[in-house]
Amino acid sequence: MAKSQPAGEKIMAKIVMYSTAVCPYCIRAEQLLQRKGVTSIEKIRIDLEPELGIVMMEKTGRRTVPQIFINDHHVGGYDDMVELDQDGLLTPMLATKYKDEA
Ligand SMILES: N[C@@H](CCC(=O)N[C@@H](CS)C(=O)NCC(=O)O)C(=O)O
Repeated sequence: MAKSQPAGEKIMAKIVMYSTAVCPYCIRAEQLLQRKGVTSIEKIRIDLEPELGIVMMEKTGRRTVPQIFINDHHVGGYDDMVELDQDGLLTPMLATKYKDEA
């Protein structure tokens, strides 16, 4: 079973999620992240800015939303993030401080 964020562990990662207004998987992804203690998600609404949907497809090779990036690392969609959590890898990733490489 997936572990929740340990009490007191800070979320320091930068989270970016490509999404649309009507997207049940985006809602599930957001809820999972919130359960892990995430309070801030940078959302890129590709329904409002279709050109950013093209950027998403170029970066990920995928056309479905959500597409989630943690500290600029492409995690994938909701199912991929659940798998990462089940493998115990999501919590440490979220606790890793974002370093802007740019
Ligand atoms: N397995 C994917 C499913 C994502 C998915 O089907 N997203 C829907 C919106 S909730 C979508 O992008 N549909 C458009 C399409 O299939 O082209 C995930 O877990 O993220």
